[in-house]
Amino acid sequence: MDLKPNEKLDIEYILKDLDKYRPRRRGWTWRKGAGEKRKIGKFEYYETTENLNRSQPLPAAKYFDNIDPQPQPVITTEIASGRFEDDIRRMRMAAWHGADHIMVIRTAGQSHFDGLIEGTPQGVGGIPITRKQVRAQRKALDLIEDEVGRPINYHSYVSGVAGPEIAVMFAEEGVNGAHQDPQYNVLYRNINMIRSFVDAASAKKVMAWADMAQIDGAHNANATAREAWKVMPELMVQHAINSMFSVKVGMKKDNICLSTVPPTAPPAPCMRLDLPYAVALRELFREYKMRAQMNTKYMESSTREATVTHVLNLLISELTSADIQSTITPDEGRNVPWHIYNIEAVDTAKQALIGMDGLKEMVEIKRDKGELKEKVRELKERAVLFMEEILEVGGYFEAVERGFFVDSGYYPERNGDGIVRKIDGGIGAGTVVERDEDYLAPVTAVFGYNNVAQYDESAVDNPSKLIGGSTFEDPDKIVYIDELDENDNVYVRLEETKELRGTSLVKPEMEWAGDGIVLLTMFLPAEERLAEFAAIEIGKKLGLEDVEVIHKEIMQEAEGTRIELKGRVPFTIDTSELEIPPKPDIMSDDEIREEIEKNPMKIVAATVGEDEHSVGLREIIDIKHGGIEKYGIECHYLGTSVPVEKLVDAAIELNADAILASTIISHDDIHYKNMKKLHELCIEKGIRDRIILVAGGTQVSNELAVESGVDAGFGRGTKGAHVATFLIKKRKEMKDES
Ligand code: Z98
Repeated sequence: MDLKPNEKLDIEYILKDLDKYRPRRRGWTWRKGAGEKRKIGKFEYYETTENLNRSQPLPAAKYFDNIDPQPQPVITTEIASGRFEDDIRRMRMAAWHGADHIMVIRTAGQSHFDGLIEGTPQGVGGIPITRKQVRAQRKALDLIEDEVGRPINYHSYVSGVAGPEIAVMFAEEGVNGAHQDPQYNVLYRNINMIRSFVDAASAKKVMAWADMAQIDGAHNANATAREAWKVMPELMVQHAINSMFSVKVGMKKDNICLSTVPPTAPPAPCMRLDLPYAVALRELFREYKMRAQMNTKYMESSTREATVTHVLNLLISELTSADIQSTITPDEGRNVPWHIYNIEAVDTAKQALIGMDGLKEMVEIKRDKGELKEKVRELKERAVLFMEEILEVGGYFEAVERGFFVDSGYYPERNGDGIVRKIDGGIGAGTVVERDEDYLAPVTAVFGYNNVAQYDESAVDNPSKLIGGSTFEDPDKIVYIDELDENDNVYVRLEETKELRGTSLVKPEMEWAGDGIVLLTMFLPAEERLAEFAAIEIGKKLGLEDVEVIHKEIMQEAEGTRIELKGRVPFTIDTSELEIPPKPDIMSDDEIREEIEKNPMKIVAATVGEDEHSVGLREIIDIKHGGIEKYGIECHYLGTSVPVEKLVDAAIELNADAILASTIISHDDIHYKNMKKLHELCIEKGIRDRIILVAGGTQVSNELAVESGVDAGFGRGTKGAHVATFLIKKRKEMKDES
């Protein structure tokens, strides 16, 4: 099945025969065509990749032949509303805007499940990662990647006490990337360290078999530490531990991605701290890939502020050539992961990176002198000393016991507030047992000792041969469980929103079909707290339910507050009952220009009667705001309060194609009376059949204008292009008739 751009993604189709669906490929995919100069539209680019077959360009693309250049880094979006069936639609929107790495955040607490979960339960703060959800999303992404014309990497997390089980399921289901870092388990999930490193070895081995890209967890220290910029040396140490551990397990370096985050944000002088850090990191880890995460630690509820911080982060990505560009929704600070913000973040990355294309051809980092040189050196030294001290105290486990990590001192300073874990403590302590001498795992990707030879010498490098292939070679061996909970599954949820699928009913939506959520922005001339409560009352008076202020910003203590309010509308709209006027017919600027060049056009224009309101007419004529002059139409503006007779005489004298008469004054229907007069005078003078009469003004309706005898009437909101299109079409029609 192919997706049709003008048809919705069919969830019923995704769910159908899911038990039989097989992923069509494994492994991570980088964008194609990087490193070549590329001509796109009228420009040449240094740092783009292949164009998409279908995409949604940036809004301003309309001025540039609708091009949609794709930057070099893979662009990530993190999607997780709690319902996978809604997320697949968001994934499609994100892919059209340029995302090719879809990370699915796991539901809260999944790290503590000691096995796989099944079915499609609804999540909190993310999606419960189950085989069915993963398979459904991969199936949807397979359709979406065909539609946009670029492989999409699907990604989630291999952490927690069921890490290896999750890794196996991911390998079976065609997941292309995952976070995997045993230090994450130890520090942030209090899972026993020995267990975490043993599990990580198994999980990494499986991920290596599946050719998955790996992202580490160092950025979490940045997010957790009280003063995040102080943990920069530690971040490098954490990267080093996970990277080298992964290499030793057998992962290729190209698949090992460091999770980097610029550690500060304005009003800190962030470039002076973040850029040296990024440079030092890239130099120390030049054989690995960089996944540039955006800074979320300092995100408040202002999407504007978050977006500016992200753009500064993107400048660092551009200058230091990130391989994967993460985009966090700019509304993280409000905890409302809405469709529109995923898309906004993807667009922010695409826009900023494309806008900076070729920057490095013109601007160079001053690597070898001054502040940058000093800071890079200092950071590397601090990191190396940190690593040496770990070795001195007896290794990583001892260092964790002594609280070396996530300490908010700038190493070698220590504040004594680091995270302390005991070697024999934490979840799963004491659960690691040594393999027996006759241990045997007849599976495809096993880490460490596997006593296969005693059963079959020829199966040493291929242990699953002993059972005729494991689930990796023979997916029919996978036990697929559909749903386990009759009250919490996708079918129950879809039933609730049935009336919104395939019918004419529509309801606003921010994260789930039918959630009814809308966002209102307002300014209230009141102090913060007053404004907040007044805004809630306004929301209620507008008929919204569950009204909540999600952002407030003081403009000036006494003068007023900016408020963003969310609420739920309790109704649906039946689109079959809407009266939708036909779409205005507008030719493109190029088409209009070409036509006028071939067949020049002349018009006379004035405000008529006793009307001094010339602004509207000037806007239609003047080049400044897109008036018809810009297409090469010769305009003779006669001024204001011009008698209709004078307008007609001028048209005759100049042999004009059209008369544009404008009136705002409408008492006693004087505007329509003047139109009638214009029409009759043209008949009297014998030119009506070869002149186009156009009337305009804020109170003008096309219908009544035509009834009054002119060819068209243009009201509020009219632009030069509307008038020019009409003039060209009408002239052609008149020519065809004669
Ligand atoms: C990111 N926005 O990195 P549970 N493993 C690692 C992690 O960093 C994370 C998890 C597991 C961030 C996301 N990172 C935060 C190394 C989370 C998550 O299931 O939540 O415990 O695992 O893109």
